[in-house]
Amino acid sequence: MSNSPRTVVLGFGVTGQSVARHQCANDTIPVVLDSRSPQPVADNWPGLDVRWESEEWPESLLAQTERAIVSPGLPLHHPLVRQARQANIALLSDIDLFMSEVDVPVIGVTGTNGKSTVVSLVGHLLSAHGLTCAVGGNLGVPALDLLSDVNDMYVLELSSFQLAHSAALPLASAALLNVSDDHRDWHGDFARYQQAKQRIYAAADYCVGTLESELAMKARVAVAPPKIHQWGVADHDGESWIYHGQTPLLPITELPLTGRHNVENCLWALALVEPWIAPPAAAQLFTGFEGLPHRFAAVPSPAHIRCINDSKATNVGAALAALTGFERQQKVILIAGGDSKGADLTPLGPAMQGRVRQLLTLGKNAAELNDVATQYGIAWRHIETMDQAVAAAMDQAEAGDTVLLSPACSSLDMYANFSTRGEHFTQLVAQYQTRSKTEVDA
Ligand code: UMA
Ligand code: ADP
Repeated sequence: MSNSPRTVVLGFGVTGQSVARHQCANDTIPVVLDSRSPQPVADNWPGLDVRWESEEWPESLLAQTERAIVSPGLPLHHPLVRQARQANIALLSDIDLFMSEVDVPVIGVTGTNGKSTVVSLVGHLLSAHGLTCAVGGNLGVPALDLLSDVNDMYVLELSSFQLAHSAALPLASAALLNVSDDHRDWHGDFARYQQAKQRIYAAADYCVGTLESELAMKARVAVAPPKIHQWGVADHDGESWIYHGQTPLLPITELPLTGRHNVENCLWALALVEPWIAPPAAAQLFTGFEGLPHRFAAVPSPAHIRCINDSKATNVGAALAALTGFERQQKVILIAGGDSKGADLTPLGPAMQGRVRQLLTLGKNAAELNDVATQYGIAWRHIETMDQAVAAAMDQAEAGDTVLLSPACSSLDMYANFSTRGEHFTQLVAQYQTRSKTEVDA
């Protein structure tokens, strides 16, 4: 092995592979360390030195390495990361590498919930305005795989993990949408999670935030005073309209998504693109945007009830957004549970009260949900599988009810990811749709 300084990639999942592709294309062949057993990988990697089951760095490699690019799944306290830090190896993220390659504006979005929706909306507005932009990052295609000379702009969804591993990012426009309890297992505590999210503003040109987040940011992070943004919703001719400053621009009934949280998401998107698209023009560009699957999405259901797949509600904040959209009329049958990632599930209690007639709980942290339900007087049943949960929900549902899958927990204790969980729910509901149709036909 040569003694020249090396680049090492830590983690060989989607991100690690995108980094390796980028490095190989630039004639730097990295060494890859991954602490898990060999996993399937997308491409052939002849000649690439991938060392699976590496619990720690080999001493010789540690001595030769100049920098390590860390995958977001590896927490800061992971032995591979800790050892590199102790050896004074420069640690950076795929996003740092990406930023060093681009010379066009990059918009960044983080937050506990709404990131994917907002980056997709931003991408839609920019494209509708005639700009060629690529959207990715934590959502979908990893940042380095987006790089192309044809793009006028990039829009990145940034997770707290990516931000924690990144230097101050020179984003052209940046937003921290909201912060609520999540990912305690990775960050160790809520304060560190919050600090990681706030790093999005550290070197951004145009900071979009709520007054609350701006105050918090001033208190905690040394950044230039944020600009005041003037987006909001107010009454106009007896209807709720989106306003920019004093100007009403669009009734919220004309937005492409429903739900209070989605109105907010549209405001964030409009504010983020303001440096490139004037507000009155931007507000007209939502036409044709379709919501993303698994985010409070209506699925084909038996005629008398409504079924909603909100499998992407992998934390309490997202499930609260779904629940608080309902009137307190005892019309919701809620399927929830999974891996809570250490979060406190108690805030769900008051939100379920009066809305949830029956709670069906699943997965690793179901017992904690059951305790919250008991505390708030909500009827609950512990269910083993999604098949049983959907069967129980269909059995209970009365005309006008909503069967809502909004788990407040990650799916990883039972499924490969939230999409698989959402698809399973949708398939199961579809069987009932067919069955009820057949019964009606008969
Ligand atoms: N690994 C180890 N040791 C560990 C953990 C992981 O060696 O202790 C290795 C695994 O063996 C695997 C690789 O690291 O080979 C996995 O890498 P990773 O966990 O960093 O995940 P990637 O496959 O690179 O995907 C990541 C994001 N995953 C996480 O942040 C956990 C993807 O977001 C993202 O789409 C992708 O990069 C492209 O940017 C997923 C996610 O769940 C969807 N994100 C969280 C969320 O949205 O809440 C933050
Ligand atoms: P993220 O990429 O941050 O996970 P998504 O847009 O994928 O965000 O939405 C994830 C979950 O959060 C879904 O259940 C969705 O309905 C909910 N959600 C979307 N926007 C918001 C918001 N502004 N506040 C709270 N919950 C939201």
